[in-house]
Amino acid sequence: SVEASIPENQREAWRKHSAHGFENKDEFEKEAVRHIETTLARSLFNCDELAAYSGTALAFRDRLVIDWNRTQQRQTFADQKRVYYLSLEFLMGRTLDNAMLNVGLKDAAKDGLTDLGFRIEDIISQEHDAALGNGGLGRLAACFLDSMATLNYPAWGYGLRYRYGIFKQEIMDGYQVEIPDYWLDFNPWEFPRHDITVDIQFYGYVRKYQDDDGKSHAVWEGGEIVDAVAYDVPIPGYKTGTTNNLRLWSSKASRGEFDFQKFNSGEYESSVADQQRAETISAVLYPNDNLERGKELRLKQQSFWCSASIYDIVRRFKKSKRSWSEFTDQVAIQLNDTHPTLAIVELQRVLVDIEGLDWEDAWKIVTGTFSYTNHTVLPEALEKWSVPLIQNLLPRHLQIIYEINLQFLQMVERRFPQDREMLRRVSIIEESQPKMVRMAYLAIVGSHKVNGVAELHSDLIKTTIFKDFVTIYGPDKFTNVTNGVTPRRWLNQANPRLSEIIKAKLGGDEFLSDLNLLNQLENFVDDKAFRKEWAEIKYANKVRLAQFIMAQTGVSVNPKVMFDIQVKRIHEYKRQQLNIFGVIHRYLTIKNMTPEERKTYYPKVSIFGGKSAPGYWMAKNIIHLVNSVAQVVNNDKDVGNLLKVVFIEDYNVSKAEMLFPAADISQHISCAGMEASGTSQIKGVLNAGLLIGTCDGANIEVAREIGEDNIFLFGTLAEDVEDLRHAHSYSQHSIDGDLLKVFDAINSGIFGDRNSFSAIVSAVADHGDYYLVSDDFNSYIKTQALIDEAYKNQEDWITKCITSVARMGFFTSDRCIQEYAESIWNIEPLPPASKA
Ligand code: IMP
Ligand code: B1N
Repeated sequence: SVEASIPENQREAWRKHSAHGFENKDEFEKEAVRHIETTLARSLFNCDELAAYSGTALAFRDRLVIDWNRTQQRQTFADQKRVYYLSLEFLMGRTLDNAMLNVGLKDAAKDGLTDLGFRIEDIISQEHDAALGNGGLGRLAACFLDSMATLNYPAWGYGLRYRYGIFKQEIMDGYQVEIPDYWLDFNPWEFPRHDITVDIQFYGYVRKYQDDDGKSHAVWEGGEIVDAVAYDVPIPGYKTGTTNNLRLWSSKASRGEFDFQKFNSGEYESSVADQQRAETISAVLYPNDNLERGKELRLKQQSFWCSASIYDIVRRFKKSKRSWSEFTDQVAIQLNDTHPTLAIVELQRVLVDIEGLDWEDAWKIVTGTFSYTNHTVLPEALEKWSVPLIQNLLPRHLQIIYEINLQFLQMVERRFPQDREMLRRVSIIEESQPKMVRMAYLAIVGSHKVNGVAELHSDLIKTTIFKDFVTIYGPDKFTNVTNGVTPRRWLNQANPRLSEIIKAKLGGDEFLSDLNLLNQLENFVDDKAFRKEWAEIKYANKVRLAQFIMAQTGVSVNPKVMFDIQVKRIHEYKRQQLNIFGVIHRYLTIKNMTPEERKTYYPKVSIFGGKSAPGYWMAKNIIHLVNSVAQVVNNDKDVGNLLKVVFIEDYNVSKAEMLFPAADISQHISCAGMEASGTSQIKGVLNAGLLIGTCDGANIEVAREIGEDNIFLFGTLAEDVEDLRHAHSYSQHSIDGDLLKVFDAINSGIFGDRNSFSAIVSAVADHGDYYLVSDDFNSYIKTQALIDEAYKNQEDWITKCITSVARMGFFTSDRCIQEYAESIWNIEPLPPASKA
C-alpha cells in the first residue's frame, strides 16, 4: 500500500504533529485569535467585524481541510466508483454558517465570539455570497454537493472559477443597473493548487497519418495553449467526517506561452495582452438564465472546463492502474444540462487519439460513463453551436462529433430504413445555414441515461423535444428525478428557530438528514403551545424582514399583515407581469372603495425580487414597472397600510434565506409547461409559507404530497397551452374586463413611462400573449381572493402550514442524490470508519 512505502519513523513524526482542529469554545477562540494576529496581522485594538469574520472563517477552514484530507485519502485508498458532477454554475451563497452547522460547532463559535466581543449574526453577515450561478440550475448543483457529502458519496464537483460571479443588482430610479461582482478579495474557502495545472489547447489543425500497421491516427497540432489551474473548495457533509471536493478551474497564460521574446524586446503591452486574453476565459459568468446566445467565449469556457476536468478524471483513474474496461466501474459523470456536453467528445478524443483505444471500445466506455440532466424545454435555451465556430476553435472535436453522428445515423437507418425524415430530425447536425450542432442530441447519444427534473417535465421532454429519441432508444433511457433542496441550508440555517422547535418536538435533529421524519409533526398540529410558538416564529421572521425593508427602501411595512413574495429570476415565462397586474388590480379595487369598505378589506405586502439578464429588455421593463407601481401605491394616502409594494434589490442566496422564512405566501405562477421544476416553492413551504401556483413543474408534486387543500393552484393546464396559443394567433382573443382596466391604468400613464410600459401590455393584448397571461388572469385574481379569505382564519392557516411542512420530506435533495446514485450512477457511499 501507499502507506507502507513511507518509513515508520517518518510516519511517526507526521502522526505526532498532525493537525486536529478545535473541538470547543476555548480552542476555537485560540485558533481565531491566532489567525487574526498572525495570518491577518491585526490585534485586539483594530479587529473590526470583517477581521473577526476572517479569523473565524480561517479557523473553520482549518477544521474543514483536516476532514477534507482524511476524506480524500480514504477515498483514494478505497478506490471505489466516484461520481463527477459537471456544472458551469455553483450558486453556493455563504459558507461560514453552513460550515459551523455541518461540523457541529456553531454554539462553540457563538460563545467564543461573544467572549471576543462580537455577535455571531453580525460576523456571519460580513461574508460575501459566492454567486457563481444564475438561479435554480446553479443552486441545485450547490444543494446536490451538500447532499452528496452528507450521504458520504465519493463525489466531486467540477466547475469554473469565475473572477466575477453574477452581477450585483442596484435599482436606480426604478431601473436595474448591473455592478460587477468581484468576490475574490478575500475568499478563505478555496485552496489554489498551482501544482495541478493542465494545458488546454485551442484552434490549430488536425494532421492524419498511418502507422506501420496501416492504422490511421489523428493528431491535433498548433493553435494556442492556455493553462487551467485548479482551485479546491471543501464541501462538508452534515455531521459526518466526509468533506468532498469542488474543483474550480481558473485560466492563466501558459507557462510556455508567455512570450519572453516579446517581453525582453520591450513589447510589454502585447505580451501582457496575451496573458489577459488567456485570463478572460474564466473571467466572468454569463448572466443569462434559460438563454443561450452562441458566443465564442462561452464555447471556450465550456471546452476549457471540460478538457481540464476530463484530464483530471482520467489521470485519477490511471493512478489505479486498472484496465480501460474497468473505467465505467470507477467513474460516473453527470452533465448538468448540455453545458458540459463537450466532455463526451473530449473523453472519446482522449481514449482514441491519446490512449490508442479502438473507436467502438472507447465509445462503449464513454456512453457507459455519462448521463445527462435536461433542465428546460424553452427553445431559446437549447444549446446549438455553429459548425464553423467549432471547426475553428476545436477542429478535432468537430471531426469526432461528425463521426459520432455518422455512426448514430447509420444505427437509426438500420432500425428505421424507410424513414428519411426521421434521420433529418434526429441528426446531431442541423442542416441550416450555417450548420449547427444540437448539443442536447449529442448529450443524449453520448449518455446512458437522460433525466428531467420533475414528473411533468420528464413526461414533456419524452413527448415533445426528445420524442424521436424515445422511439429510437426505448423509454428506459429516459427517467425522472424530481428536484429537491438541502434542509440543512433551507431549514436549519435559514430558519434556526423553526428548526429548533421541530427538534424539540421530534426529540432530535435526525430529520435534518432524514427529512421524512418531519411527518411526525402532524401529531402536534393541535398542540396549542406548539402552534403559538410556530406563529411567533413566523412573526419574528417578518419583523426582521420589515426592518430590512425599512433600512433598504425606506418603506414601512406592517409585519402583522400578509407577506406575499415572488422572488426568482425575472422572466416572461415566470410571469412577474401577471403578479404586478394583480397588484394593480388590487390597487384599483382599493381606490374604488369607500373609506368604510376599506376598513374591512384585506391588507397585504407584495414583495418582488430578482435579476433580469442585462440584455433582456422586456424583463428590465417589468422591473421598472414594479418599482413604478410601488412608488405610486406606497405614497397613496387612500391606500395606507392596505397595500405596500416592495422590490428587494439584488436578490441572492443569502437574501432568499431571509425572505422565505418571512413569507406567508409565495408565488410560483409560470405559464404551464415552461418551468421545468422550480425549487423555490419547496423553500417556501419548508419555511412554513403556503403557495399560490400553476400546474407546472414540481408544483404538481408538491400539491400531491401536501394535499390539494393546502395549496392554491390555478390556471391553464400544460396540455391546453398549445391550443390556446393557436387560438390567440387566429382570433382577436377577448380579454377579461378587470385586466382591461389594469391595462387602461398603465396606458393612462399614472405609473409614468407610458411608452415602455405599454410594451408589457401589448405583449398580452396585441402580440399573441405567448405566456397566456390573459387566459390565467381571471382565475389568478379569484385565487388571490381565496387566499385573502383563508388568511383571515389564522387558526386554519397555521394548521395548513404545519401539515404542509410535515409532508415535505420527499423534497430533500438527499432523496434526489439517492435516486441518482442507485438508478443512474450505480455508486455506493463510503462512510468514515468512525466520526473523525
Ligand atoms: P487525486 O485523486 O490525485 O486528485 O488526489 C486528491 C486528493 O486525494 C489528494 O490531494 C490527497 O489528499 C488524496 N490522495 C491522493 N492520492 C493519495 C494517496 O496516494 N494516498 C493518500 N491520499 C491521497
Ligand atoms: O433549472 C432549475 C429548474 O428548477 C428550473 O425550472 C429551470 O428553469 C432551471 C441556460 C439554464 N433550466 N435551464 C437553465 C440556466 C443557465 C443557462 O445558461 C439554461 N436553468 C434552468 C433546476 O433544475
